[in-house]
Amino acid sequence: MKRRNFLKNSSAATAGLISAPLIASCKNDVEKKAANPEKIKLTRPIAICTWNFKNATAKAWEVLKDGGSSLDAVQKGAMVEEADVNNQTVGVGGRPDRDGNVTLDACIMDKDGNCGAVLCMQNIASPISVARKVMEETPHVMLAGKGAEKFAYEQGFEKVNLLTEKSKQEWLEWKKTSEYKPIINIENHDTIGILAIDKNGDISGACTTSGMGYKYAGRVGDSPIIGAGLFVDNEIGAATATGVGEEVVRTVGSFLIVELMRQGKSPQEACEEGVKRIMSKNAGRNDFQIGFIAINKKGETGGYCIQPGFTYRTYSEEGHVNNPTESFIKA
Ligand code: SD4
Repeated sequence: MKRRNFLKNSSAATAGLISAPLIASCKNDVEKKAANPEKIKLTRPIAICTWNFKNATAKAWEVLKDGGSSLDAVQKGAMVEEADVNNQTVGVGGRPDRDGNVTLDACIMDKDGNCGAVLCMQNIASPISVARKVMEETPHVMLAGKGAEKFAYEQGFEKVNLLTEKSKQEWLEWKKTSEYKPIINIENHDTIGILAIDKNGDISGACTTSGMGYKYAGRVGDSPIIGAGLFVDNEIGAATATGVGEEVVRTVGSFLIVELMRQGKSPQEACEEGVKRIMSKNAGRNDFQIGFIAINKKGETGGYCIQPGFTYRTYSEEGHVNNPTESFIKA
């Protein structure tokens, strides 16, 4: 039997406690199996997200605890932040680009490696939902700009004004300096990346953002790029990023972290290694932020950031936890 099918069959039949050989999803586990045949506790279902978005993980948990899929959980969780006008880095209320237009990026990925993304899309409140439609209703992975918006209308999404008065006033204030220097997410950080494992042990992820505030028109970061802002491999785990997208793209950050887990690192070790990889390409810099979170097939989680102050939120049977993380600077 192929390993993929083997894992699929075994995960569908179990939740909670299973024997070690059945979760040979991480190299470490495979190695441990011979020496330690006892049961390993799985933490699932579980949802985790970047930053302290407790409403997002609570929404994801609502879906998961009722037996819903991880795909529905991450979409519904992400939608909470997209709809929150007080979150100025995601969805409605997001900060505009330098020309005053709010442009949104999002992607979603499921247990089978299916994925969908929208890039630089205007006037639609829930880009993650459009990304899912791209995944499910088209033969494509990414739709950008006007094409993405047109597709969204065809799918029944409504046109909305994404620029709130607050974000507009701040943009007008920023324009007075007329200096093109987007602030790099040390304070302006609310992109949500959300990962979940459902009761069947299947993993999905979503990532959604309005990107860097006052960015150049047309600029797209890491968040809608599969492999950079988000990556899911249902045999291993998943990772997602927040921070300066250009740096995450340069290292294909989320893919890197999943691959590090495949090689046997824990989610925490993988996130640390991913951040260190970025820092090694930016010697001497500490003026930008990158944070990663990750989850493995067992439901172990990790998070790490270049700057202090990064947290990530988990929701599992044990309840709601806000996990502060270590940072590279501090380390
Ligand atoms: C971007 N990674 O567009 C996003 C921004 C972000 O918290 O994560 N902000 O580069």
